[in-house]
Amino acid sequence: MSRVRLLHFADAHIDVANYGRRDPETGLPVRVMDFLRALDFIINTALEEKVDLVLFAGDAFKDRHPTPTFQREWARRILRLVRHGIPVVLLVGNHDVSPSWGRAHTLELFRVFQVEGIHVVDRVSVLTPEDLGVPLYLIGIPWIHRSGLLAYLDISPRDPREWHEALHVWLEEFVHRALEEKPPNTPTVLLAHAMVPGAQAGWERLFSLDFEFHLPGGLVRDPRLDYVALGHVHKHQDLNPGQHPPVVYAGSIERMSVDEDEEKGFLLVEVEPGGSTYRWVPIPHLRPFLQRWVRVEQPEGATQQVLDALGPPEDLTDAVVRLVVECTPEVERALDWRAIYRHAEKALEFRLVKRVQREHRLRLPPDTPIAQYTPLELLEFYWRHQGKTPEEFEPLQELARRIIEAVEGAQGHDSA
Ligand SMILES: [Mn+2]
Repeated sequence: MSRVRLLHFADAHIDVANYGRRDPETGLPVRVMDFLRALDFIINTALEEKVDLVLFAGDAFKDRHPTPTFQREWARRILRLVRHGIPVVLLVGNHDVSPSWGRAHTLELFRVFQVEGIHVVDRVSVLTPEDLGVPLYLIGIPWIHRSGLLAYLDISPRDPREWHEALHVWLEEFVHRALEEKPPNTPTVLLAHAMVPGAQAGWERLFSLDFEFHLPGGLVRDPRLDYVALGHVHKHQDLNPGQHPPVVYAGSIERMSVDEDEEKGFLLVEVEPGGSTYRWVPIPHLRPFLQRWVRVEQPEGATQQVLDALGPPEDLTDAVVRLVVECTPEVERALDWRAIYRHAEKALEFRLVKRVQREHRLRLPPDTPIAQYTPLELLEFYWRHQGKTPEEFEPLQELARRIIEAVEGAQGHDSA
């Protein structure tokens, strides 16, 4: 019986440099060096383990406009694989593709140059063992944008719920047909960049507010599949634990924000018809991301209390640190902020969030029950109460409006 060994990784986002300075030797942001080091570790592991195939499940860059420098760094590393005889499948994620019809995506040049051994999946399609040169049958589902729906559907429904339903029917038929046509006793993989209901999402939620492309849970758990390699959600997780097939998000290769404090890694998978196994491999020596929180009630000894919460300065060295200080206006005046910054000066980046509690409470106009306000109106009261000007809060109101609309649009649908 045939068995294929593959490496599955996703969400490289190599040019996300949210924190820190530049590396003096390369001129690249220090954080980009972290991402490239993680990517090198993945490529080296593929070469050492001599896997049969590498699957990349989408989102190579921060957005669809990577600079030539970042494109070069990505291409160099992908080419190392094929030069050593390891084919690679590059799937297009939402950050790789423009929502406008006809624009090139960030992985398009690999297709244009037709590099031997590199397979770009930018539309729903099947790669056969002959295509891949590996005894594996692969169904690829890249991110589908609202504007890209017309490539699959000949209708143009207006309501997001209608799009989803029509697209799900189409996808289920496509996958069903592909599985009927697959050669017998051939390991079969679904490679997709999408949300799957039930996944624990993270930072990636901040994007894709308008049209959250997702796959039905039943489709990905089809037992005729032997492994489901997913990208998009940054937290590694198996959505079908202990069952066949494994339905696995690799997670991102590095941390995107201080909120993503979990380990990062990728998968080594042995795919076999009817029974695959995998091993999650963590990326070693990730830069520490530290979150500290302290509430200070009394001005006496306040600075020391904050320094204690931060911990010894050597623990902060080269780390990305976020400190939240909750205090009263009196304590705020008493704190030696300069000493606090000095304490954290060895950190790669130190972000300080002050939450000063004002005495008075938010007061709504009298005589109107709270239920008569919309959430947006209440939010506006809140901004005004915080002393924000319309200039400051209007962009936030707009973002809130989009979130509320997206949530309301998705209601009654996500439960499916
Ligand atoms: Mn994504």
